[in-house]
Amino acid sequence: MSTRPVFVTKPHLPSLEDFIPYLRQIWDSKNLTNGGPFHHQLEDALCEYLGVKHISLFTNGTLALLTALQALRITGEVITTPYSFIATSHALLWNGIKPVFVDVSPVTLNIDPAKIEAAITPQTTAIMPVHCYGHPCDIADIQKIADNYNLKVIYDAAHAFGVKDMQGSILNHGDLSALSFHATKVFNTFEGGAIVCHDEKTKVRIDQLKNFGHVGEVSVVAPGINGKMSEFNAALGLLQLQSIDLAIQRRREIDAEYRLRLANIKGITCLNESGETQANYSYFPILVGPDYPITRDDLYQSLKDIDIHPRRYFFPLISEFPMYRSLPSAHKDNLPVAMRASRQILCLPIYPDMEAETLEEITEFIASRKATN
Ligand code: T4K
Repeated sequence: MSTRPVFVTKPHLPSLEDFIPYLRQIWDSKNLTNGGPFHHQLEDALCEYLGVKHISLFTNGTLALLTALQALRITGEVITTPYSFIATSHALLWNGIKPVFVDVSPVTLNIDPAKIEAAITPQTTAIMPVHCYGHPCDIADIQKIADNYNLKVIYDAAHAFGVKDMQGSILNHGDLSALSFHATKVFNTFEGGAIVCHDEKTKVRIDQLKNFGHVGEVSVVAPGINGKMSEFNAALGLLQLQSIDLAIQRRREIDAEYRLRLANIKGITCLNESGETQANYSYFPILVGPDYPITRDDLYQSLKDIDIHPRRYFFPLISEFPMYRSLPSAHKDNLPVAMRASRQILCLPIYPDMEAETLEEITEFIASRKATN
């Protein structure tokens, strides 16, 4: 039996010994935060690694999203997906913006561009799609709609670290992209996040907004927030970056092995990649359909009973939570695909040092379930 408990993910950590010199440098310099040397080094290193022009580091992905909306002065209504982590829509509410939910595509579980136009009103100012599980949205179609209606596009790219399509990093699409470097993500700085933007002027504005709106000592130009990443987190990021390719390679192998072993189980569908030329294998989502002998929730519970902890990302839908469910767009009849997916989804454990034995055990367990009556 493999090591217990088995969680949906286990953070990828560099060795503690390798981190000591970074800590020593922080202790010696007493430079702890507010744009210190590691902060600058990590921004440069990430621009190069990700293939983007500008990046601004944040305390976490949620503050990056909140600030991205501020940076573009988004107001009114924003079209978004209900099939995401709650932070996506909370970032809108915290900015006094009304989320308008649009259903997702049954293939990618990302926002369905064919349904966006019908949701546009005179109050719509932007679209905020999510590259769910790191699978790219239908970028070309979304941009076409945004251009036609003069809307901004802010991608919630919390899951999309390192993902590329034919044109390079998917973070280069839209007006801004917000990343998360939370402990559970492919690339982590314990807590952390970032905004990717395409021009110097926007980068300057974002940097001001994450530092209270300060410009110099005595001038404040905007009602900013404290979203700065500390030197500790930035140093961790620099060290993580050294082994990120290996970590993603290991995830790729686990993903391939899962697909092979789950391929012929009736009622189980593995979500396919959707147009990326370089994926990050951040999650391993399966759909537990009506042909499977037991329900998704029974499978979820029976795995938990043997101390294996998959997650139902994303159940319930954002639109089902109390602060959203009275919105007209939150009605279940408006979101049939997302509703069905949220009742069938199960994200299986995936992390770089997952034992082969664990994967075997999970897939054999799934293959061996029988109907209970
Ligand atoms: N947009 C999207 C689309 C997102 O998915 C997220 C975050 C955001 C925006 C916001 O970004 P951040 O502000 O978080 O940077 C987790 C994460 O807290 C959250 O970052 C993530 N999405 C979301 C999908 O998942 P929980 O409540 O499911 O995590 P938790 O604590 O239950 O962790 C899952 C498993 O991971 C645990 O069972 C064990 C393992 N784990 C977790 C942590 C935190 C560890 O082994 N070590 C750890 O330190 O929300």
